[in-house]
Amino acid sequence: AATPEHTRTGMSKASLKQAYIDNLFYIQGRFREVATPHDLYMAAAFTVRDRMLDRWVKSAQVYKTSHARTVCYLSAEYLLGPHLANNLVNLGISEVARRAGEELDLDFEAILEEEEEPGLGNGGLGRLAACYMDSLATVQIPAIGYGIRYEFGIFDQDIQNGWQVERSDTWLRNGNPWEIPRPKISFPVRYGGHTEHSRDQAGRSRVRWVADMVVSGVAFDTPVLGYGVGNVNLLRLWKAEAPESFDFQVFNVGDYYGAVHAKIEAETISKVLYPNDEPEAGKELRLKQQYFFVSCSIQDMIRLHLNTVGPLETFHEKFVAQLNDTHPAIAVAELMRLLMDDHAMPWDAAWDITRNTFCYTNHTLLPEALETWSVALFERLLPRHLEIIYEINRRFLDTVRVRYLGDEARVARMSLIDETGGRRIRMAHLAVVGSRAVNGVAALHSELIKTTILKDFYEMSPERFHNVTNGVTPRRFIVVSNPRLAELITEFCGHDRWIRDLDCLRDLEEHAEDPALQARWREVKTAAKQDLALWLSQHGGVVLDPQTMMFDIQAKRMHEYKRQHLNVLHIIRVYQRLKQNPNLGMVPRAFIFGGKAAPGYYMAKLMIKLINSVAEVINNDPQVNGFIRVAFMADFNVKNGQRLYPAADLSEQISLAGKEASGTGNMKFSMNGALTVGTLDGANIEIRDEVGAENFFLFGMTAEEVRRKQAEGYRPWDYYHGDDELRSDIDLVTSGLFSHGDTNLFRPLADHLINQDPFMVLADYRAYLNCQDRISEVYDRPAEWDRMSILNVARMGKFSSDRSIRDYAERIWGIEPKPIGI
Ligand code: 26M
Repeated sequence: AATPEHTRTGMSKASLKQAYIDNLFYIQGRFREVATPHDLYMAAAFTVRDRMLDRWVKSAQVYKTSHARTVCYLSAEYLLGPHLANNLVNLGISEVARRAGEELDLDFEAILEEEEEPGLGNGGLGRLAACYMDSLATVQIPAIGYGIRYEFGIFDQDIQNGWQVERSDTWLRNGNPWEIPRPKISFPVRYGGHTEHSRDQAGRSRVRWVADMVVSGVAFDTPVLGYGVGNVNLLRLWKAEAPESFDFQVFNVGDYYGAVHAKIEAETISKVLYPNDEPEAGKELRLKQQYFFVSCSIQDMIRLHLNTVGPLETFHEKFVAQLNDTHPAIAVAELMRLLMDDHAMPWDAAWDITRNTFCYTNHTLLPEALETWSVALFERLLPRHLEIIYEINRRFLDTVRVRYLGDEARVARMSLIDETGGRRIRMAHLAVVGSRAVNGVAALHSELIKTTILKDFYEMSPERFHNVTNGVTPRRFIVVSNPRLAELITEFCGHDRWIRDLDCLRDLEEHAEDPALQARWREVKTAAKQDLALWLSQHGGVVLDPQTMMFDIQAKRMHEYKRQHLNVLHIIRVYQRLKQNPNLGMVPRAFIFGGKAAPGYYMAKLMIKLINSVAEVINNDPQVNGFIRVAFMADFNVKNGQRLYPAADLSEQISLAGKEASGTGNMKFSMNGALTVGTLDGANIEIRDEVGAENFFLFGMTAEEVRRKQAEGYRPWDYYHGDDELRSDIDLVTSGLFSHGDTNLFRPLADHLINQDPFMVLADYRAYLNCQDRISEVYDRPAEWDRMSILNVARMGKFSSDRSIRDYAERIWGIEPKPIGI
C-alpha cells in the first residue's frame, strides 16, 4: 500500500480539505463559522503555497549542486496578476481543488475573486516579464527574476463623470501570502558623495567611493512554478529599508526627528511604481529606484557565485543577465564597479566579464521613450558610475575612430553622452556597448532597430543583433481565463499536451469547417460574452446583448500612437449612418474599451473622456442603442483582462505602422478566438503570417509608406477637407453633442488631429472604415466567421512565451533546460 499522504503536501481531495481547514485555523485563527472572505482566500493561498515549497527546495538544491547556468532577468516591472488560480493550474490540481471546495461548501469563484493582484507594472513590458517567468519555469530553465517590491503598484482607475480618477493601489494591505521575506538576504546600496583615487602597494590604481547616503535592500521571494514540472524558479523583489544601525547613529547625536526623516527617505525608494510608460526628464527618485534594484541584484549574483563555484573570473559562465529595456542598464557600470573597486579586478578583465554577462532587449523606437539621464544628476547621485561610464565611452569611441577614420559625426552620434543641449547619458547606448547581444521584440521592430535608432551600432557589429518575437503564456491566458475553451481544445488536442506545446493547437485545423465543432465553438464564445456582459452590467451599468452583438474590443494603455481615437471615429461614423437611416440593416456591435492613461498624459485622459462621452450619448439614444453600445471597462488590469480576452469577437490592433514594437494583447485575443482588425505593425505582421492573410482583417499604410509620407510632408488638413464623412465625424466631436453643449472640451483633440496628427489617424481613416464594413459582412456569415476563429486559435502556437524563451535560451543565452521531476 502507498504511504499515507502528508496533509501539508498531499494532492488528494482529502488532503486538500484537511489542509485547508488546518490553515484556516492555524494561520488565520478562524473557524468556518466566523471566517471572512479574506480568511477563506488566505487559507486557500497557504494550502496551495505549501504544495509549491518542497518542489522549490528541490529545484534550489539541484540548481546549486549541479552548478546550473542561470538566467537573471532584470526588470523594473512585473505585472503578475493573481497567483491563486494560476498556481492551481500549474500544480495540476484545479479540478480536485474545486471539488474539495465544493465539499467544504466554499464558493470557489468568490475565493479567487478575493485576491488583490500585484500590479507591479504599467503594461506590456511588465506583463511580458511575468509571462517569461512562467515560461522559464515551464521550459525548465534555471532563472531568477530580479525587481522592485513596490509598496504601491500601478494605480487603480476609477471613472468619474467620464474622467479617469487615480486611486492608490494598496495591494499589501491585507498581507501577501505568496512572498517569503528574507531579512538576512540584504545589501547596502549607496548614493551621492565623492570618489577618492589612490594606488595600492602594487602600484595599481584603486578607487574609493565615499557615499553620503545608504539604504538597505531586503529580499522578498516569490516561488514561480512551471506547468506540470517540478521546476520552481525564484522571483526576488527588493524592498528598501533604512540600515539597522542607522537611526541609532543619528539618535545618539540627539537628532531623533532627523533619524525618522532619514528612515522615511530610505523607504521611499521602493514605495511606488512610476505610472508612466515612458520616461519623464529629471525624476531623481526613478533613477534611485533603478540603481537600487540593480545594485542589490548584482551583489546577490556575486554572493551566489562566490558561495558555489566562484571564482569571479567565471561569473559570466554561471550567469547571463537579460536587461528588460534600459531601466536596469546601470547594471553595466555597477558590475564593473563591484569587480574593480570591491574585488580588485583590472579593467580589461572586468570588462570582458561584464560584456559577456549582459544582453539587452529594446522595447521601443519612439524617440520620446528612449531613456536619457542628465550628467549633472548622475554626478550628484552616482559619481563613481559616471566615471566608469566616461571610461567605457572613451575606450569605445577610440574603437569607433579607428574603424571609421575621421568620421567625427559618427563618433558624436554613437557616444554614450549626448552633447547637444544639456549633456545627457544615453542609456540605450550604454546597454548596447555593455552587452553581448541586442534584440527587438518582433520581426519588424528588430529590423527597424537596425535601420533607425541603433543603425551605427548595427553597422559596426551586425552579428550582435537578433530578433526574439514576444509571446504570452497560454496557462494564464487560455487555461485560467477561458476554461470552457480550454476544455473544448483538450478534446481535440490531447489532454494537457497543447498546454505545454502550443503547436499542438494545429490539430484543430482539420475540424475548422466541421459544423458540429463550429456550433460548440460559438457556444463557448457566447458563454464568455454572457459572463462579461453580466460583469459589465454590475460594474458601470452598461447593458450589452451577447446573443446579437459582435464584441469589438480595444484594451491596452491609452496612447495616441495606439490610436483609440481612430476607433472612436469609426463609432461616430456608424452612429451617424444609423441616425440618417434608422432602418439600416447592420450587424449590432458592442464597442468595448479598457485602458489606463499615464496621470500626466493630458491627451490620453481626454481620449478616455471622449469615449465615455460618446458612450453616454449612444447608449441613451433609443434610435440606435439596439444596434450599437459603447462600454468603457474601468481599471483594465490582468484580472479584468482575463474577463475580456475570452469574450472578444474582434480585437482592435490599430497602431500606426512602425510604432508598436510588438504588442502582446494582440496574441491574447487571437488565442481566445477573436479575429484581428490590424495594421502591419509589430507582431500583427507575424500573427497574420501565421493565421493566413485570409483570416486577418488588414488595413492601413505600411511602415515604409508611413516613412515616405512623413518625408514628403504629411498634411492631415488635406484629408480633413478631402473627405466629407471624416470632416463631419471630427466636427461632431467638437459640436457639443458629446459634451452637453461645450464646444471647447474636445477641441484640443480635434485640433491636434487636423493640424498635427503625428500618428496619421486621418491618413488611415478611410481604409479603416472600409475594413470595418468588410468585417461586418463576414460576421453576418457565422460559419465563415467561426471557421476563421478556429483557424486563428489553431495557428497561434508560435505566440506561446515558451517559444520565445526557447529562442532566448538557444540563440542568445546558450543555456540548457535543467529538468526537475515532480
Ligand atoms: C521609463 C522611465 C521612467 C518611468 C517609466 C519608464 C517606462 C516604463 C514602462 C518606460 C516604458 C515602459 O514600458 C514600455 C512598454 O510597455 N513597451 C511595450 O513592451 C511590450 C513588450 O515588449 C511590447 O509588446 C509593446 O509593443 C511595447 O510598447
